[in-house]
Amino acid sequence: MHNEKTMQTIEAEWHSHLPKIETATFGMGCFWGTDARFGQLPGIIRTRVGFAGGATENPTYRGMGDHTETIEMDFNPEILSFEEILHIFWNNHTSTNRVNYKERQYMSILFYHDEQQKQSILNVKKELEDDRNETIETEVVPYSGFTLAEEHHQKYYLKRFSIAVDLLNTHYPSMDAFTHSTLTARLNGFVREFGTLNDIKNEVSDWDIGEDSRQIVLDILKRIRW
Ligand code: MHO
Repeated sequence: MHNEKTMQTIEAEWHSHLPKIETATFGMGCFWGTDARFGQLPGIIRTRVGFAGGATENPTYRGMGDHTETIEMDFNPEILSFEEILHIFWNNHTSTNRVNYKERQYMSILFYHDEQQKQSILNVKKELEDDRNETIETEVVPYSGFTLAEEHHQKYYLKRFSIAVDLLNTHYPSMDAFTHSTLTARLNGFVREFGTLNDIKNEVSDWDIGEDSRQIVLDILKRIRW
């Protein structure tokens, strides 16, 4: 075990300097890929995958019932706006919803957290429908809770790299901290070829944290083996 600060402590130091954190929740197909696509974006602070939208109690991957595979993410709207997130959402999946196809596992669905998100959703949807001259079928519903999926679905692609994960694990106090980390979100994107390690290094160089903390993160990035 290291005596140095954990990644959890270092990231908390960075987050405490962020002026505003918002949350976005949606489904756009298999949540493994969505996690990787969004997790690498500098405006995203942390991601988690799970189930939402249904009435089934205590959903699990094998028993999600009427829930949809959903990603939930906290983001910094000064770097990445909710509208930008919506554009990425609609540019990267088909919004066609086949009723009862695989029940509701892969629905295109947006859960708004407040009136402002609802308005942004309706505005961007209308703009894209006019541009594309087609109807977007994405369901738009109020947020009504989210159940975290089993651990092995969190940062799923990163977990294929067991040597890297073994090293990373020594820098987190728990698997839960690993799941909710910014660095693991970025690396999970990187292994899916969303962004490069250099992008991550450059971003960390700009994090508002002490030099000692920065060195720890850059050192992890240097030592990691794939
Ligand atoms: N069963 C599919 C999709 C998984 S995703 C979490 C696969 O193995 O790729 O729905």
